[in-house]
Amino acid sequence: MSLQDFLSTLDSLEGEASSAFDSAADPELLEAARVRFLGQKSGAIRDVQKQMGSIDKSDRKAAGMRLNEFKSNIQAAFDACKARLGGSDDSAVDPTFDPTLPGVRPNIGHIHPITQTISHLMEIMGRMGFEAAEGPEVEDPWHNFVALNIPEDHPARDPLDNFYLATARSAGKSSATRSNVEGSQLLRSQTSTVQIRVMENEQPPIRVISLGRVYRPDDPDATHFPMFHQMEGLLVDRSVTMANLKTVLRVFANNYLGDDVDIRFRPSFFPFTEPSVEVDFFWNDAWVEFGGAGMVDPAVFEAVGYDTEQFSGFAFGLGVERLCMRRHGISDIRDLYSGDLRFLRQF
Ligand code: FA5
Repeated sequence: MSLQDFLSTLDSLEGEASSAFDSAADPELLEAARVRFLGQKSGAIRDVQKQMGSIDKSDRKAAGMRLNEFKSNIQAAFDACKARLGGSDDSAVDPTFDPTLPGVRPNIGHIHPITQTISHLMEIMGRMGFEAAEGPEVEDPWHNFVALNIPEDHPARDPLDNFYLATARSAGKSSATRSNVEGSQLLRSQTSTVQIRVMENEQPPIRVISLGRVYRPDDPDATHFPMFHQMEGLLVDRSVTMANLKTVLRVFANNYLGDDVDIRFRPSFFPFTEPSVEVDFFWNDAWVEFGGAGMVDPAVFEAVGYDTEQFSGFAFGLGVERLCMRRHGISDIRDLYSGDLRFLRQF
């Protein structure tokens, strides 16, 4: 084929194509025209391209340049018509969509304030060398009471003050009684159970904290809930004194609540510590109890087989919810468990 013939074929094809695109009244007709001219399998461009081989070598460069121009002209004519008709490919795009508007933030969940508090407490205590320990929430009376020097007739073991689980011994009876709870299991009422589990398995020096859920049949009010969390601390070594306990709790309080926090230790009693103290923080113009603490009672060391002549230690148990509430100014513990997203989203 001569160059002249090739170029005039392109000219007439180009004219045909642009009038076919221009006259396409809807996307289907435009698509038919696209297949006719731009189709990969049998389009006119493809056919004319094949004729390049029959052009004299010396003319091929000029023919190629015109062919490229021809192709981009046809493509541009097609694109212009597609835009005019709304475009067959773009028909899925919502015409009311405005890309300049700010996006809609995806609703991703976030960490519950108590879980955040637990991580924070672990981080502060970790800096003082305390490692995290864990224990089960369903406990036996040995770990929840006996090894903690809480005898069978102690009021803390009363079925009305604990969530005992139905077991073979209590099955068939309408409620657990003091005589049928021994040997049964219960939801742990304090994280002090973990002290026993750690000491049963490890030798001093020990420096652990345990953060977890505990359960008591307390009526819910602003500062009480039947399920709450405690942070238990236990340090056992040679020559541990009450001064070490007070220092650790003070440093902890200053780190978690601030340098200006007022903290007070009141003489108290726990079967598993001697001497024992209540730990109070000043909050909303009043002293509020945050937990208990004391020097580990020798009877506890004996229960786990530690030499009471060699070792001494301190332990403490603080209410995690009350710490979280004090830090964030939450006045009612029930807000933490109401599931109200308007409240939870603030943390
Ligand atoms: C104990 O549970 C002891 N095991 C603490 C302890 C550990 C003493 C180691 C000595 C050595 P108590 O029953 O006082 O102590 O509870 C400790 C803290 O848990 C309370 O001060 C309070 O902050 C929190 N707490 C108790 N009951 C509830 C409740 N129903 N709801 C929310 N927090 C509670």
